[in-house]
Amino acid sequence: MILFPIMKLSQEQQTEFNTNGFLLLKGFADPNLCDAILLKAQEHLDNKVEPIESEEEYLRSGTGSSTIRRLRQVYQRENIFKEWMRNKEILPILEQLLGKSPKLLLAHHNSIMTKLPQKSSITTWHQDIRYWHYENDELLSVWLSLGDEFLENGLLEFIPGSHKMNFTPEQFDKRATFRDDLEKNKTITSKRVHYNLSKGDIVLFHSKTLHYAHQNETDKTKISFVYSLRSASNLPIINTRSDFKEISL
Ligand SMILES: O=C(O)CCC(=O)C(=O)O
Repeated sequence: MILFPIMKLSQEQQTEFNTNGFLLLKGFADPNLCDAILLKAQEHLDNKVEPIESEEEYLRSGTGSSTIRRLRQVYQRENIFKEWMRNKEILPILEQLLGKSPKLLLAHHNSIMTKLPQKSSITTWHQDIRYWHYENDELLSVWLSLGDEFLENGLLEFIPGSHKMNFTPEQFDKRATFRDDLEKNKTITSKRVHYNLSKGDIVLFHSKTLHYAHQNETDKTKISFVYSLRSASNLPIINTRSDFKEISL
């Protein structure tokens, strides 16, 4: 079912990932696979299949309404989701970036992200590692675009090199969001970059890369798939949220 070329990163691409903390691979996944994933994702959305993270939960707004922001724990939900997360074609690339035998995390991301028209929120600048608990930061995520993604429908934006920057605790708020009221943070976020995405494109990004996403201002739902991995030697800290089921690839 999954048809796309087995490939490795060039030296330039590896350097780009290491320097910027993210890397775009255009047309990595077969569009038919993306459509099949999208069909199943839409079914789960229509039926509000739990576990779900809602916009209200994310914003801590407590309005009582519920707008789906993320289908969580998707690995177990459908074979097609599992197949994508276990695909062997990406393994040589992951091994170039994380070393031999990376582990697929079921604790973090493992999600289908949705941005519903008019109802979605901004995802403020953050590093994914903020709520993760591992011995070090050898962790990355794979973002699969299932359709067109651009600024107006909530495309991700990144700060190049932020995975290697040293920040002080004051640069983050209580929710570990990168504060946007500090001049020195504004200087950093002014370096934001983005790439418009099309169906089948993937973006690999480091767990410390600062990223952000705008709300969806179009009238069409945006749906994307994201999962995360760690290097084999980077163990989760026992008795934390990260100490959860993992898959050997
Ligand atoms: O799509 C979004 O709003 C942001 C998603 C994100 O930042 C994440 O999954 O880490």
